[in-house]
Amino acid sequence: MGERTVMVLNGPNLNLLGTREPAIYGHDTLAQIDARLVAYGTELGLTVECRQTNHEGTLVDWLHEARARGLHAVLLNAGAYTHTSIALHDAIRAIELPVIEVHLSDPETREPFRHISYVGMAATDCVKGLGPQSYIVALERAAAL
Ligand code: CA2
Repeated sequence: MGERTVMVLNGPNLNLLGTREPAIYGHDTLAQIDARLVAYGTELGLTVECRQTNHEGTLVDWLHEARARGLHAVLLNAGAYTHTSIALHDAIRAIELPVIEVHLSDPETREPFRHISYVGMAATDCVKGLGPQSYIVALERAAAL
């Protein structure tokens, strides 16, 4: 079987994980979450590439790159851009790759401004509210695609 690569994209402020608001986002750093995903990917027969940016357009560029490289799937935690970004919504629709929306918390149980997800309206699937385990479950779903 050929190599199957999954891109894991994290958006704004997720580089701060493990330093603030542990009650909402847990104690793990993003580097720890990424390392676990890479290791679990190996078990699942997936190559996992993890990236983080605070910039909306960079997330759009990386989604285009995933398509151009013919990757297997994308896991996307777009952070607050989830609730604002029609550009990300359009990019997800445009690339015609499976994109699994991921959240540490469950935005629908939080402030009303987090209840709309432009990412979710275009994504294939969503895993949320499980803390760092959300990424693990999302990776399992990507492996099953
Ligand atoms: O629950 C999630 O994964 C979110 O995507 C996290 C975003 C939030 O805007 C979404 O509504 C839900 C925020 C990430 C902020 O990360 C921080 C990490 C440490 C300290 C403060 C913020």
